[in-house]
Amino acid sequence: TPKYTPATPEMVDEVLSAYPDRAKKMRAKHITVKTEGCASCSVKSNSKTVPGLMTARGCAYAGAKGVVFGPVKDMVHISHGPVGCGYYSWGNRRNLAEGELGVNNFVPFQFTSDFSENDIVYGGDKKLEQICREVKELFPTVKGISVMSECPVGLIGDDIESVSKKMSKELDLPIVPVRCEGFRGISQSLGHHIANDAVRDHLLGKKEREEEVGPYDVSLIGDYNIGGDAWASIKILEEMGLRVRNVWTGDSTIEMLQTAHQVKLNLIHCYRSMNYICKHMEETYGIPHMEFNFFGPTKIKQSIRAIAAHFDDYIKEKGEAVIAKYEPMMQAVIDKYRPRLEGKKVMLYVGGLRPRHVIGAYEDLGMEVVGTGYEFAHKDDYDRTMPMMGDNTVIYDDVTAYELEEFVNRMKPDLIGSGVKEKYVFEKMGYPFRQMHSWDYSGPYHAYDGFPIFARDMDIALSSPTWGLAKAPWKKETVKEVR
Ligand code: CFN
Repeated sequence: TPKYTPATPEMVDEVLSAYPDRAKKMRAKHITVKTEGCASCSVKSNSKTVPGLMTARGCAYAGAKGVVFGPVKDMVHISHGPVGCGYYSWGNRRNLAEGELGVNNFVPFQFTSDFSENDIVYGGDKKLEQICREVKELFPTVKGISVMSECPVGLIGDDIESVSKKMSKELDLPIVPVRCEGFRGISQSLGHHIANDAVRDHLLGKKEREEEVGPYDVSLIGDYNIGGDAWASIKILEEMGLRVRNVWTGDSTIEMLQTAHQVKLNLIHCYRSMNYICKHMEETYGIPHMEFNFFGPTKIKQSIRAIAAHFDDYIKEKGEAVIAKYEPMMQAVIDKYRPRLEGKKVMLYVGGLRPRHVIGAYEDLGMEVVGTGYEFAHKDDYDRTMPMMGDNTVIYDDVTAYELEEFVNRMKPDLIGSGVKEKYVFEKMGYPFRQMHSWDYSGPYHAYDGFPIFARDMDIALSSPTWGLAKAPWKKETVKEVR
């Protein structure tokens, strides 16, 4: 096995020395090695990628359509613009949804206005009207429509707001215009914000549930049910005695978006994508929110107690009972896998939450995260990340393909967790890899149901005999520069 080498500032310097001076200076601000004490340990984030550097980021449309609106199952989400954005965002996030296809579940479908040159020249508003009518005609049980703008819609100045208003009246259906043209902002992060604002302006509070708000009514915010994550999380919350009224937005419905002002507490898992609406609900409706983390038994236990602390003794006792019920099962998982995984070093690079949220789950298995970073996190995310990382670890923001590859080449971790753009590069280099966006066709990884699967998957990746058959580049006689 290759020898792990901890990160040093010199290593980062060496990697960045391949860049021209200006690019090197810019990128240096986004990367830091955490050293002992580390008072000045921070990175620049949420700034524009320098053109020419190979980023893994997505766009505003990805954040709004793919992340926030897409999983709302009883709405039809129109990818409004040329066909590519819809096609390439179709079905690969693995946000699972239950229901009858074409009746109350449209998640596996893809709706696009398929702009052609004609629509760019003459505008697509008439076409959008027609699509709305067709949606209602083909799927009379649809509960709402979202119009997700792609770049050209904004560039040519189409008025999707007035079309949505007009068609909403004509069809007696909520129709939400979402101005998430890909070029807005610098990453998918602004798409989250735009989508949060659209929910705020067009859906939240627009409907009242008749049933009174119960003392234990909560919403699960920022769980997109990737591989069944939200189902696993709901299970814990309900066993604690809480009533999960809404999930935003995994396996969720338009009613869950409209009536979410009728709960006692918002529980937020993905802070990055949903903090905006939680702050809004706190200010407008006085609903407090709290962040929690359901990755790995240590964090789950802490989270159950922190959640229960918002309620009375009844919930606190039930919370403790849940912990007592599941801890032995989790200990059995740890007993099985920890001896195989102990001491293994992991490098991560994911979107806006998981690069810090999964650290505890690895630690439960005796593994250490020695490098991590986000595609599109903000300062508040890095502030939450730094204390979780050990000394001589590297933190990288919007890391480029070249940089990550070179850090891996130098540090030689045992496992890499990142996205599909990274997966095959590292697998070809002979590195065990897990796709940490879609859970690599597996999951759930959240909650007590998820941890045994997480542990098994990490072990499968690390223990596969395949890696012994691949010749890693640094083992070859002539090491080629990969530039
Ligand atoms: S499911 Fe979430 S948990 S919503 Fe967000 S910040 Fe993406 S799609 Mo990919 S896996 Fe990733 Fe997070 Fe929140 Fe997913 S770390 S990048 S935009 N994300």
